[in-house]
Amino acid sequence: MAPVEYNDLRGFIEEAQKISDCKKIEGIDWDKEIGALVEATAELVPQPPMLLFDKIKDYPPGFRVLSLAFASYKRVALALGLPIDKNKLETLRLATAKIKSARPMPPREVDSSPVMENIMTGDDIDLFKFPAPRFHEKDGGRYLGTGDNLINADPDGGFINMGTYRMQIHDQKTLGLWMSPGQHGRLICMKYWEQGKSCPVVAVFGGHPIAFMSAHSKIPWGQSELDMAGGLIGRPFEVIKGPVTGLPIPAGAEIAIEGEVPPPEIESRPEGPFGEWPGYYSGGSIGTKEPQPVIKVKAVYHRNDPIIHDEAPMWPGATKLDIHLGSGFLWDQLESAGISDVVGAYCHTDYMVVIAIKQRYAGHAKQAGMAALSCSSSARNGRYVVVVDEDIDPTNIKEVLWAMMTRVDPKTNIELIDKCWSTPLDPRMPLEKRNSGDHTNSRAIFYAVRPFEWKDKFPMVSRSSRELREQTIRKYQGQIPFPGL
Ligand SMILES: Cc1cc2nc3c(=O)[nH]c(=O)nc-3n(C[C@H](O)[C@H](O)[C@H](O)COP(=O)(O)O)c2cc1C
Ligand SMILES: [Mn+2]
Repeated sequence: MAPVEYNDLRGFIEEAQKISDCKKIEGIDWDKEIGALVEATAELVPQPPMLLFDKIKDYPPGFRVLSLAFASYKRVALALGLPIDKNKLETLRLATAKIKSARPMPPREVDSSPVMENIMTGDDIDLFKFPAPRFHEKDGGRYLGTGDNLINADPDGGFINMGTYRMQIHDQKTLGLWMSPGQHGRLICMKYWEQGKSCPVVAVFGGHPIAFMSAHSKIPWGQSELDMAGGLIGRPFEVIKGPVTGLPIPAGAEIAIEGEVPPPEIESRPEGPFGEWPGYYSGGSIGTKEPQPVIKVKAVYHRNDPIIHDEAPMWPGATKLDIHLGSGFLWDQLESAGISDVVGAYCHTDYMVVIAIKQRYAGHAKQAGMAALSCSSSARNGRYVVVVDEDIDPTNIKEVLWAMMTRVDPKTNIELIDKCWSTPLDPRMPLEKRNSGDHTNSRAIFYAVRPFEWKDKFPMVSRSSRELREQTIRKYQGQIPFPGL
């Protein structure tokens, strides 16, 4: 099937409806009910449908929330302009090839955008106009920003960063901002704060899928995710010039704001608590014991019938991003670092990164494992790096666990490394360590590969071969409800 083209989040939703389920759900409550339904769907339904909520309690029709947009890898393929009839690992390989060949290109400024259909400034600004969910039961507030993009410009180098950082609605005109230490958006803010200045920002809620994917991938400091988005789309990303900040506002945005982040000593507020991606309340002001930065909103823009893109994190058993673009960046970075014969790289959340290699020489697995610890895509937050042989599909958790159970000698094949880049939201970080500012953790590398010296004498695998399995599934899929190959 030929890849499709689309211009913005709405265009993507239309195309996605043609290839996979999109359930429209009316009458739901923004308070905890959206969160519980999204979590249960992502947890219990394989390759779950996308959910588009309308007529949300207390809100006029048309003010919508989109959830689980990328919880099925077929929709990730669609979003990236890839064929949608491949299996998950092949889709990831094609995504990696796309990242490798993408040539970053600066955005193109256009004169007008539908995001300017509705404008709120001054006393008219009311962030509660949007049906932002309170997602998890014990969340301390409502989050407008989860599947968002925050844009700010480095005052020294002029490069424009775009990152996904969550935003809580504190009041009509103020958003809370949680940026973990070391995040580029935070480093840029700090440069302004050091001069006693507020940092101008633009934030988008409901943007182009590829812009969202670029924004939450850790590409190196100094490289603009806006340029990366253009490179991946294959044409410059269209923006309009923000009337208040002069920063670029993505033209296809559903909702955008302009504002500024004052130095924390001038204004900061307790943030959260908010259920985090490890599945606990551990970040924000709970994690750091400190109030967090805020955005003073100066202008709000939105399309008619705007769509909030929800990507609130959930415990790792409920998958929201079936293929995270970070896995593709990692695969590319490993190859660029000179690791040969990488046949797959997949992040099962940030905590477990799996690298599949075709072992060519003694030490190859160690070289791959050590590299995965340091590549920008996987250096932060991690817990386990697992190196597997080429017969293991790194996207398939059952196969990965099988390799860990049968090819690892715990005494000799698990390596521990200390003092790595982590984050205060790590639930296992002892409180004293967290409060001392030492936000590092230890990692384990599992060499779940056949020992190189005797790999050819390793017992033969008894599971049926992929070819035989696929052939048999094809033959009997009318009689047995196989979910697909
Ligand atoms: C759905 C989602 C939500 C995220 N929320 C946050 C967040 O609240 N704070 C944070 O520091 N990083 C968050 N991240 C991770 C960052 O987006 C990611 O590290 C990204 O690389 C940051 O951009 P930067 O590299 O330009 O700093 C989130 C990622 C995703 C996928
Ligand atoms: Mn960045």
